[in-house]
Amino acid sequence: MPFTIDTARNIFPNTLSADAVPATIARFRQLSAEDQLALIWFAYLEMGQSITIAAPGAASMILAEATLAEIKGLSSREQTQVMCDLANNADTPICRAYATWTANIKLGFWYRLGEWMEEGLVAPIPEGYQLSANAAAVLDAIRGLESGQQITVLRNSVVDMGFDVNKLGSYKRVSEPVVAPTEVAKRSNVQINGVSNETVLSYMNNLNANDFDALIELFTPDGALQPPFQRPIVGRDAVLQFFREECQNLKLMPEQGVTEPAEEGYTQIKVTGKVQTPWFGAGVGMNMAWRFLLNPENKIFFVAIDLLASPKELVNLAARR
Ligand code: ECH
Ligand code: GLY
Ligand code: GLY
Repeated sequence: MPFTIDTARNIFPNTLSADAVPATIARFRQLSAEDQLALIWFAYLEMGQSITIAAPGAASMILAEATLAEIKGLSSREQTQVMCDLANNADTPICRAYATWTANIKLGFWYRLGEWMEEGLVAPIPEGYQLSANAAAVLDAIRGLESGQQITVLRNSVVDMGFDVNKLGSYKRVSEPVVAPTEVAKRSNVQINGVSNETVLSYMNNLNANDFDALIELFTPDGALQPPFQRPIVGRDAVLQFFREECQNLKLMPEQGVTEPAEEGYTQIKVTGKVQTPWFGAGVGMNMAWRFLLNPENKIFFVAIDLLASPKELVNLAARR
């Protein structure tokens, strides 16, 4: 086999991803829990002036309901403690429950807490709270990002909270039910300038239709998918689980691409375009790239999904440095 997952990761090496996102998260993680919570609160309020967040699906709320009810019943001081525990990755029963949730359930949980903080049902960020100089600088850095990068910082900060999932031992992952795929007659078909490869087109169309069973058939058994800022997820079972847990109701709007032969009958295809998350809909178009490596049978051996550094990157389709 000419490629390994590791060598596949380097196709289209001049793709510039939004390094500002992990850099900002790293600075954020250095802050005290109080500063982290207050900073997100301020960032969330400011972003709310220009973009609208959708209410979480009912299913994710039901799954977090017991924990939310428990928090609502606590004293104001205890509520603040729970939120700081989450930011501190502490070992508490609530932080352990949180660790078993998928990203959308975690986001829905915080969405509800935010509402309750506004309504005075959960301890708010203290009035007049002064961010430390470092926290103020991180908030400023977030202000300078484009909206797709801002919501990614927010999402990743929420995903990283709670007890370390790797220390949980055996546990049952809590995820939303999988929605039915869109009826075939109601599906849309993408068109990509410069790309006619059926596997790539089917990838986009099946993901847009939530048809994860058809989607996974496009991968080789040892195929891998690398989400933005993450290690590759390897093998059909793991990739399918990821699709079911994290990829419902996304809207992929690929625009253009380039198709090139690679070693030993493989094909490499880079596509760029926009992606919308159900949380923000058309309000936030993330600038994305997909870097596909297809085997000679036209199956996906590897695909990397990158959040791009800037809209300029949408037209960067060069194969080599
Ligand atoms: C408050 C203060 C106290 C602390 C906290 C608070 C609440 C914060 C809240 C934040 C909510 C944030 C949200 C962010 C959502 C972001 C979603 C994103 C989605 C990106 C998806 C992408 C998908 C790409 C993919 C493609 C593929 O081809 C394969 C699959 C996949 C304020 C109370 C914490 C409430 C809701 C960024 C890019 C295209 C890789 C998935
Ligand atoms: N409201 C967006 C979601 O639940 O994914
Ligand atoms: N931001 C990539 C994901 O949804 O996992």
